[in-house]
Amino acid sequence: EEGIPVIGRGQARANANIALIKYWGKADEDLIIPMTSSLSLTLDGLSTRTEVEFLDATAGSDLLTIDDQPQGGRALGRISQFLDVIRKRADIDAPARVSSYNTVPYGAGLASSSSAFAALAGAACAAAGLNVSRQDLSRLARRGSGSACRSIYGGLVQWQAGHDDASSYAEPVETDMDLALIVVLISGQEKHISSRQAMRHTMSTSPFYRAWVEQSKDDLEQALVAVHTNDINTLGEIVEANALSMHAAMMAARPAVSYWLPDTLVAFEAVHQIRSDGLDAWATMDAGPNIKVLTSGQQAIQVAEELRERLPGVNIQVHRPGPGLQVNGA
Ligand code: 2P0
Repeated sequence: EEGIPVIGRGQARANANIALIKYWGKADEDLIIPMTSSLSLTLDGLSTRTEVEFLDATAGSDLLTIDDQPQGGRALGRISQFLDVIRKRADIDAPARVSSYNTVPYGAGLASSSSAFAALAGAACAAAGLNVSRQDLSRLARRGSGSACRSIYGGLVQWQAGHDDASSYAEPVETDMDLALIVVLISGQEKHISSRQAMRHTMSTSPFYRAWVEQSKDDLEQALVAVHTNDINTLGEIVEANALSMHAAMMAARPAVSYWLPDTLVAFEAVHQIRSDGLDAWATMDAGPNIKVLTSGQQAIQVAEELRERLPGVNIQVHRPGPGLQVNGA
């Protein structure tokens, strides 16, 4: 395939986002329409950079490398399926060569799929010569991975659940709030159950799922009020409660879905102690054992130091809000 001419090339970079109010469960599995709207922070320094080249051929399979490692199987299948959406829209059937580089550990609940599919959407549209709006890009990224629709934008972002392909996309939330997230890396191991499977299983077997969906609507409303009134205490309380409610719904699934490790609980306890000492620190957790600590930009360094003191040997990094998708076409 080295010798096949390239008919279009595009590059893009996107940052991962971490949900403050979570997305957990789909109303439409094919189109990835979520059951609930969600709110997230796009972070600096957790990024994916992707190049897509469409090749001058009418047959042949897509090729994928992640951090220079050739990929097949499910990873490639998922990318090819996503590229089919782009090919259909651009009315081409060229196979693609995709190469992707991450600064995010893969599949460890650090939102690698959010940056990956946002960058892929941007690079693939540029390579296919598609003229798309930011809203189109958000809707397209959503088709690859739900949370990716939020990584099109920087900073604080809301994903409007909507009810169909046209109405489900993310939008930036204007704010003067000075926020930071501290990633507490308890384990970089790949998760034992994908979030896609886990959310499906929670929806279909957890007696608490409905309650979580209802609560999550209130949580989002109150979180947005807290954002608009610049009230980090209220925001933090809601953010931590929302994550724990999502995990409670998972634990009530039959059998339970649990991403917790003993050290996850130790880290939660450390966050609570730091908060009792009067600092801004609230924990959130996704589909993996790591926790992320919401704090103010002003206190971030101090909170990170306090965490390092209480959690020796754990990798702890401060992340500031980062920019949205950046695309280079050719
Ligand atoms: C979120 N997570 O809002 C939630 C919280 C994990 C826990 O979005 O099936 O990789 O590709 O749409 O986006 C992780 O799920 O799932 C996720 P798919 P995705 O960030």
